[in-house]
Amino acid sequence: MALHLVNIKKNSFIVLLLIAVLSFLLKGRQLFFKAPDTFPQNHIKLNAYIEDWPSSPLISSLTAPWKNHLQDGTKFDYKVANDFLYFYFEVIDTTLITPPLKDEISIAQGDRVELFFSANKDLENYYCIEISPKGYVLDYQASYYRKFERTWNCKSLNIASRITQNGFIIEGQLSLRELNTLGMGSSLYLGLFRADFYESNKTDWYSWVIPNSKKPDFHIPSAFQAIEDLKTK
Ligand SMILES: [Ca+2]
Ligand SMILES: [Ca+2]
Repeated sequence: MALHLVNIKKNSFIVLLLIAVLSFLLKGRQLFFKAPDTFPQNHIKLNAYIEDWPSSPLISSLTAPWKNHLQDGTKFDYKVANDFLYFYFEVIDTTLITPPLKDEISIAQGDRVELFFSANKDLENYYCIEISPKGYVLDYQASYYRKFERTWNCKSLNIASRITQNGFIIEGQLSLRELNTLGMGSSLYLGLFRADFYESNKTDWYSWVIPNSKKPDFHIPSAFQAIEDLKTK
């Protein structure tokens, strides 16, 4: 009887060992069979030139929902490489307005592009990065609805910017580790926006997805798009 018990224990141990080995191998296979990254890991140079990006970006225009759904031709793409999230905006803007930089808030008085990140759709806690054509950054943490904590800074953010003949280019990176510390993993919610200032006091507001709002507002859940598997991008 005792010998039988020993055998059962021994067999259970072998089964567990087999399961462990098998799951390890399967894990390895999953990693091995991950969609091949055709984008060389060291390909992106943070220099505001976008020849190092694929020719067909994720986004080829933002939309102005409150201005007859005008399309602006803004190109945006992102990639994950070397533990960083890289992104760029190529913006057509022939009415560049960039007020002198007194403090971060000055950036909100002029042309800019914006990335908002949230771990979940309710916007209990989300993070906003607004970037001027000159590469100046206004960053802050926020909670729904419009509770802003302006002392927050995106520590790992690096930006390269360039004014072009017909607009500007912003190329940037931030670390996945920082996104992790902010509660975001492979899945997150991303909002992409643009403010186009012109004729000294007019502004058109552009967005990737169309927010469910009658007036310009990006600080609502419907302005965000779910990103399901950031790391395979
Ligand atoms: Ca580049
Ligand atoms: Ca403008």
